Amino acid sequence: MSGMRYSQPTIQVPAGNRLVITLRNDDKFMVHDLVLDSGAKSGRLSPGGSATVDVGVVEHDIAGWCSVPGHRQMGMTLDIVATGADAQTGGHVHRAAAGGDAADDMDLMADPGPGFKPYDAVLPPLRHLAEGQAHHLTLTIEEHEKEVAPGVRQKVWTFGGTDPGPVLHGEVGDTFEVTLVNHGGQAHGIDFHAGSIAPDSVMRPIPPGKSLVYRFTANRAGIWMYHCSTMPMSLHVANGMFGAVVIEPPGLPRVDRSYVLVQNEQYFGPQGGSADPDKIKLEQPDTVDFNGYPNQYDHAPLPAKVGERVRVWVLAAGPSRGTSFHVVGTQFDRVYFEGSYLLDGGSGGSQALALAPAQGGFVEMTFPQPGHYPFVSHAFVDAERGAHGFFEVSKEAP
Ligand SMILES: [Cu+2]
Repeated sequence: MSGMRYSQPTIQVPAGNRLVITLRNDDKFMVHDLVLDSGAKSGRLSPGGSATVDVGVVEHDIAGWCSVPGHRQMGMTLDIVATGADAQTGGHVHRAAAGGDAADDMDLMADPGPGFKPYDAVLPPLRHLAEGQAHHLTLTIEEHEKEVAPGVRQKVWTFGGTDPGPVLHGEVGDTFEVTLVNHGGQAHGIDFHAGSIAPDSVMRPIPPGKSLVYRFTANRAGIWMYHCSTMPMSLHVANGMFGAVVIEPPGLPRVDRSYVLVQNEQYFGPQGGSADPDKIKLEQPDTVDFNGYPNQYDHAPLPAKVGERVRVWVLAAGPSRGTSFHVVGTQFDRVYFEGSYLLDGGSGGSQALALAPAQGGFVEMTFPQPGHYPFVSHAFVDAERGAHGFFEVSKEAP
């Protein structure tokens, strides 16, 4: 096994013969296995590991695949074909049923369950570094089940226990030293767009139980994505492995409030399962979220006061969709997009910040009156899928 393939993807066996498969994982970093629809399985094999699978007497065709999430969808399948007079004819290789679709249980109009805790959208405070210092951080990769939409529980894969992972905040020139510890059941990795570095070593897949130190210096300002770097990345990001690094441009004006909204999509598998790679491939998300849960700031609105200057950093994490970020009832008078100001003073205004996947920026606004101002992706089908929240604006402080 290597490169998401079995070296012998089709095995012909005369019907009635017993088959024993010897497996060896020749990949350098990835974990693999073999599962057959007859029920036989190898168990997970670390790089370099080997095992034998006793298939038993083969009477008909048997389908096999790697059960590490996403590998089967990337083509890591194996077919055992029974040949000869006794073999079934005309049948096709049976694929295991998907096990249901948790989206059938979702009600976007319902309240979140009792365990709901909104992701804190407030930009964490900036810590100024002294000469020679770095931001030190341990990011633990965890896989755990949680409610990801009203009525839906999924096993998410997270950096630091939340999806998105924690927001990192620094200034141009800051160095970050991140220790990544993989407590998951499969290989994961990380890619920080905020730094420039040869991907070969630091972005390699980290096997379960292993760790990695990733050091980068943020030489340019912006809101930068980080995400899992292990294939298939669409699945790892859809399962929660994404986050933002905010690097302030020099001379960034002070504002009254700063929020961070990361837009992402979810593609549900069965209840308690992980994202469905087939939906990801078809680009058919069940929800589009700000900060990992559909409509979460409808249930926990973001506060502001009349006259306050509010800055919202926005990142489109995808995996595959961008955003058109708009706030109903107000206009943006300062817009920063991918490292430069699109709008900064003057009589012009802006109504939406357009971001392709992995792009980011910020918008600034004030609110003219008390009220509830929705923020949305103005790609309305996505707003209706959950890319929607509220600013709850109260009277200015006396
Ligand atoms: Cu991953």
